[in-house]
Amino acid sequence: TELDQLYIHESVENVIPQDAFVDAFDEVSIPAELVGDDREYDASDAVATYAPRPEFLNAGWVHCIRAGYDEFDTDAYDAAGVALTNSSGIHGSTVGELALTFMLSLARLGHRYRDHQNERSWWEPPYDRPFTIENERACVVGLGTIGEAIATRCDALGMDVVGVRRSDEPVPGVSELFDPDRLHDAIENARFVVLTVPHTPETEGLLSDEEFAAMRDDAFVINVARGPVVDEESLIAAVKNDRIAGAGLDVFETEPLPDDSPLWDLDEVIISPHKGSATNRYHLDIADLVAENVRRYQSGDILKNRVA
Ligand code: NDP
Ligand code: 7N6
Repeated sequence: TELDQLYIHESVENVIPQDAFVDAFDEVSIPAELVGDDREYDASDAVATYAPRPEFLNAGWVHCIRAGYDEFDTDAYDAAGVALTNSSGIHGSTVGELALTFMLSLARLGHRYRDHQNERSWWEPPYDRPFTIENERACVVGLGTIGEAIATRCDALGMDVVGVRRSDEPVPGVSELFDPDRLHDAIENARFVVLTVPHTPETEGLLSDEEFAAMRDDAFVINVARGPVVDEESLIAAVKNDRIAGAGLDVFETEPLPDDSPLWDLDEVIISPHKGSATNRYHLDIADLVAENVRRYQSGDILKNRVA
């Protein structure tokens, strides 16, 4: 079947102003229209969306504007024979730079200086607290688009970078690769443990009590993947009890992070509101991906980033 129409589901508004998004699809060869939950679909329709909806299973092809598609029921897409594509490949710089922001701040203390600036306080850190990330080891867990972008940036800043992935495909800037079953060997000497894996049954609770015990007590966790990859209660206990030094977190078990979360009160934890991917160009990056796949769909080629 040919595609006749691209529908843009209103849930994209979670991350992109609707008007900018619709305008960006000027370059797509089929008409684009913004829709709410009342729309019905058939096999000649494509849908670009942030959130999943059961009725999308009647469309011909569904594009998720996120890299993480853990909220989509891929088995249902396979069973219905509907193509699902995700947005991996566009988040290297955005999420990568946020991860480096966290790491540089945790080493050079940007977060603590701003805390004290808010109090008009000329605070000076204890002598032994500041360090340089240069010559420290980062362990990057999950070496796809984002993990590789972080690894090359860490390497460029003089860090020793090791990584964890299932395949043994080498990654630029990574000096040693570990299989997931050797996670403890990979993290035990790292100053930063950086999470960039998808949320799957295998990665849920990847960092918990045992891993925090295996880590250095001056190590920091950076999570830009998904909240459930870290056992949040264990992380809070590990920081409070000085089993590890702190964390930079863009993602949480519950989002928005609840007002009563102990994480808010920890000096050495930096919290960002799941905006690692934020950029004023997001609509353009997504439109490029979708335009490419409309071309492929219309000419019967294999879709880029097909995940179901
Ligand atoms: P990719 O698919 O490019 O990379 C994921 C990598 O993880 C793969 O290279 C894979 O390598 C590895 N991996 C998968 N399972 C495991 C495992 N069990 N143990 C170790 N490594 C594993 O995805 P992206 O880099 O684009 O995104 C990664 C995740 O980051 C997304 O799934 C999403 O949840 C999150 N994300 C968060 C954002 C934010 O705003 N904070 C923005 C975008 C994404 P291999 O096959 O060799 O194991
Ligand atoms: C903003 C979502 C992803 O998986 O969660 C992130 O891509 C970013 C579009």
